[in-house]
Amino acid sequence: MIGVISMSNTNSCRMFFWFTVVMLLLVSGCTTQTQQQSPAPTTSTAPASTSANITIKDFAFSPDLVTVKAGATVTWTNEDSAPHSIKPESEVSGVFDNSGTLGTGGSYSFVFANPGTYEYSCGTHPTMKGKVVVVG
Ligand SMILES: [Cu+2]
Repeated sequence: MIGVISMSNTNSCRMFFWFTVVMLLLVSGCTTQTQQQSPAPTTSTAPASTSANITIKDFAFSPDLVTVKAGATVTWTNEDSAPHSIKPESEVSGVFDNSGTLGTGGSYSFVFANPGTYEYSCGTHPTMKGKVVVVG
């Protein structure tokens, strides 16, 4: 009788031990998953930048499409020998201002405060077109 009781005690001790081991594994597994998942949202919210640089070269804006966050500064630099400008399709003071003429090496920076799609062209060469997409 005593032997039977001590046997069952040993068995429940072993069961408790393995139960604890399994629980620890599950908990550590969950912790590891959480650590692996946490960088993902950061990456998915990262594409829109707080600044962008656009080069004007060979009568083209490069890149001709940039996506930035609201409040971002976009800077255009003229690397052509010809003068160019940034002329907003819909020019609203303070929302998207005309750069005026940029000579060789000249640059123009503008802060886009409001989300939206801002199309522009070159004031001298209307076929030169570009777009700034501002996301909230
Ligand atoms: Cu131009």
